[in-house]
Amino acid sequence: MLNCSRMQKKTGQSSKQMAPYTLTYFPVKGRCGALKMMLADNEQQLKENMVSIEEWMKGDMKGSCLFGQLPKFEDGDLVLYQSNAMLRHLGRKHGAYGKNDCEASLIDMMNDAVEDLRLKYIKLIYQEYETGKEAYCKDLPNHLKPFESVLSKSKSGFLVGDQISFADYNLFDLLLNHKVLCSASLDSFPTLKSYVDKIAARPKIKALLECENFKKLPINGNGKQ
Ligand code: 6SG
Repeated sequence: MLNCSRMQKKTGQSSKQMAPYTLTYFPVKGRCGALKMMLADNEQQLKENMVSIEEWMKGDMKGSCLFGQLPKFEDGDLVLYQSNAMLRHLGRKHGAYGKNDCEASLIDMMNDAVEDLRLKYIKLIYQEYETGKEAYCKDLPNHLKPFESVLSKSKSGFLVGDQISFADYNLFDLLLNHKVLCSASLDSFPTLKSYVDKIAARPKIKALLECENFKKLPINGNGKQ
């Protein structure tokens, strides 16, 4: 069976300097799936500190976090909270933030749209799963349409410009969650469907998705998906 931590170590040692990245988070995919995909795709190592709910409930760690929440990300002496700031930081460092200011602004716009949908998803999962799931799935096409429209005009197959950006990893991660939530969600969106298939087939993304340590993490913290 593929051991992805060994695999990451090997690729990290052979080709690139090992980056001192550390992620502190709950044992869920949650808000960190996209970040892990971007790092894996760039052959970057990640040290993970998993915080159990029991540990978190003690309160000390919450008190030490700038906004009282996780994830926390460390790049050497730099400490970041806020998952989208982490994506931007890594996008900047690893060439996944466009090739000029205009592309960067378009990537920001698309990532903000992904965040809007993620917030709706999180609200459903944590607050109204039993009562709201059917209506959510019915309304979902209205939220996916803009992404389908942008991608159907893209020559590269990515949201902006000719290479993958942090917004693509973020959208891909959220689309995977939606495939689990509403199995037919991509049926009427052929471009989004092939976009998901294409990103899932990138060798290092594929390896991460097949890695036991990643696969075993639940999507969300309350057992709903
Ligand atoms: C929740 O919302 O997993 N952080 C969450 N919750 C704990 O005390 N804007 C920022 C960002 O983008 C949002 C951060 C995010 O980075 S992540 C957090 O820190 C708190 O507020 C989603 C997630 N939730 C599961 C979880 C395990 C322990 C605490 C949260 C389940 C819910 C509450 C107890 C068990 Fe739970």
